[in-house]
Amino acid sequence: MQGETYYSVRMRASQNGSHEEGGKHISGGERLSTFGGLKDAVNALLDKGLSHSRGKPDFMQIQFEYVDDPIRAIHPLQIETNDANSAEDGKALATELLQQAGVPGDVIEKAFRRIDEFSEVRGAVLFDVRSGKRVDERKEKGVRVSRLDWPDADFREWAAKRGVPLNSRMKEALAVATKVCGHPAVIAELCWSDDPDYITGYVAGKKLGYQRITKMKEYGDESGCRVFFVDGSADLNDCISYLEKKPLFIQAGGEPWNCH
Ligand code: PML
Ligand code: MG
Repeated sequence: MQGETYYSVRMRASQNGSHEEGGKHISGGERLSTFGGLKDAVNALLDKGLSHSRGKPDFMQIQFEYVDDPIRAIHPLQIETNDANSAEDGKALATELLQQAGVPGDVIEKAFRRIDEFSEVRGAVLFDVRSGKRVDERKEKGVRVSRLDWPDADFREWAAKRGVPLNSRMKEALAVATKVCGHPAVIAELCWSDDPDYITGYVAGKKLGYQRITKMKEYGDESGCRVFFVDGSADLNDCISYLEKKPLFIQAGGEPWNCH
């Protein structure tokens, strides 16, 4: 990877107009590609956006741009799967795991109380573990974790070694969580999908790893969320700029995750 020139490729798709016009979010995706791989990366993102359980898009934007920054490769977080019998159990388990990661109980409660509001946000919400308040000031846009990729061959090898299924959603979510937890201001992440046919979610933290929870909502429910619990006394502009701009590969043979 070293010495190569890379491009960040991004896709977003919506229905009933663009996101800015109030359209419904359908799908988004991220790749880091060499120049020679751009056609495949664009096609893969096009396919992703066109065949989505949230519906048929009538707006899609795919763009690529040169990445003028060296790209590090970091090791994915440790992964574990926790079974939940109901969405209620799943949320209780998520609360326990967030506490284990260092988020105070009252702050978790405050975040869960606003979860319907947060599910309307397109990107992630930054939630301060000190004040129990949302601190990203990005309104309905939120923060989009960008410029990351996990090369498929490496993911397949990693998954085969662990007997983990080749699940592209898990791959993408684990890549996001690994990048997110790599910033020192981030204490933990809570996420579940906005796709009606996908009910598994997760809590992730630096020491906790990537803890999948098999049921966070009911099938058919189109509300998801992505909340980053952060230390509000840290430099949050640095954190947001890292999440959006710092290019990163996930790689089984990469550096440990805490290398920001
Ligand atoms: C998403 O689809 O946007 C998030 C999926 C989160 C869970 C992925 C998994 O580990 O199965
Ligand atoms: Mg989705």
